[in-house]
Amino acid sequence: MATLILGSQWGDEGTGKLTDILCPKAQICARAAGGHNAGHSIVANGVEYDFHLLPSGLVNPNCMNLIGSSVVFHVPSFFSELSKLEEKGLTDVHNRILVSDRCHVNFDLHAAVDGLEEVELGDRKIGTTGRGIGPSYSTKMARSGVRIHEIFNEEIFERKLRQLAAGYKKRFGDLLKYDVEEEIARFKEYRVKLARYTVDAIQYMKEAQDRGYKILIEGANALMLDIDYGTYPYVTSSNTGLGGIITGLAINPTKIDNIIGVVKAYTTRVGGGPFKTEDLEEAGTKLQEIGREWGVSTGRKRRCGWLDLVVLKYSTAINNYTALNLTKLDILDTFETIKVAVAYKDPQTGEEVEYFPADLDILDSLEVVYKELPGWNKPITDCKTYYDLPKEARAYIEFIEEFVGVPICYIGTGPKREDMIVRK
Ligand code: 2SA
Ligand code: GDP
Ligand code: MG
Repeated sequence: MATLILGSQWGDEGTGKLTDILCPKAQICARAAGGHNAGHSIVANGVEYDFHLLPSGLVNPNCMNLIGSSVVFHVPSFFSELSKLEEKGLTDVHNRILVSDRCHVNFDLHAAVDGLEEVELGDRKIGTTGRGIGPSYSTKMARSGVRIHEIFNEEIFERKLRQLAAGYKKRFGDLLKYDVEEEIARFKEYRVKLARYTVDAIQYMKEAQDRGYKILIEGANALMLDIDYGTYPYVTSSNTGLGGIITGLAINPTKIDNIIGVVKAYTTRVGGGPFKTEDLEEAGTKLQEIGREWGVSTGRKRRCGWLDLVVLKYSTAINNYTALNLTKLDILDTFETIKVAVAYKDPQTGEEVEYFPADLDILDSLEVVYKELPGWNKPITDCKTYYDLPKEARAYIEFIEEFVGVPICYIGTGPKREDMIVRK
């Protein structure tokens, strides 16, 4: 059976922490899509681990980890991330990670192109992580990408990468600072080192499911960054929602028993694009400071604002959450009142809109309708059961639950593993 953990907003909700908590019950922890743009921080046994391309299940010594076929795979990041985890004391990591041979390779070429495309966009730039994610998926969809299994056929590999580089050279000319022969030379070493990690992931998953293994799937990025359902074009280039998990891991959908949506108690977003509840005043700054809201991969400051239940309902309609994990509730400990968006409103007609529109101009024209709830004004990190929480915090939780129609089964009260209330 499989449990899915999916970010429900614009990322950084704390999916990594929940993955780490649920991992002891699983034999396999898998990533399906995205790349080393993801950033998950886990605080376990007093150590803070950062994950980008690798699944967070590596913290658990008994868990096998799989990088699924829709991931765009940056080889140098794979090796450097494994080394960093080893330096932090994780053992046997090389024997606990496998990569689908169908993954597309994310080259340094793609990162160079990512930067140039952002410059081309000027003030409409996406605000990408600069990790070459968009260009990697572009070459994949254009059918000119290189897959991992092709790394092992030197002739094909070199021909295809030279062709790819020549295409981009035509487009960008001297603006493209990239030497294809240097990257080809680096792959001579990677080719040898990578072989032991690659696997036919279809076969691997099939056998795991036949054996009845418990599989934990860690989403990367989040629903509002999904290429089809997010705030396009201000999105990442993969399917970050439920559909991407099924494609990326070829998992039997009838064997998925839990889809846990991870919801930050407020909202953050990194990069450009719409964010209706963004607060550019005191509240936003306070959320950013107390919540330590800056990127795990790039260190960029995250934009902050109130929880948007229109977004959460939309996200639920697509991902079909069976349970929610409300995270970082402790960050609201010192707020006198807490605002939450319950609808949008057309200022011309006064009509309320309860759905999330596809058209960003329409979205822009709408006002936000907030409900204000009382804060609890006391620290909650030491609360270990639901009824230890102040009644105002419970009222906030129950309001969200009722609005969205999905039970909140996990409540994050601090960054550490043990700071999580599990509610049956
Ligand atoms: P990209 O690089 O092409 O995927 O960027 C496209 C958009 O997707 C956003 N994006 C993210 N948003 C939040 N967190 C992400 N991961 C890191 C983290 C980010 C970091 O966990 O902190 O370190 O800055 C992530 N990855 C992609 C991105 O901001 C663009 O809006
Ligand atoms: P992810 O991308 O969804 O895995 O989230 P990130 O790791 O990028 O960002 C979440 C940050 O919040 C990390 O630094 C976590 O350690 C931290 N965090 C997660 N849950 C909680 C919580 O309930 N309370 C607090 N204070 N921090 C949390
Ligand atoms: Mg993150």
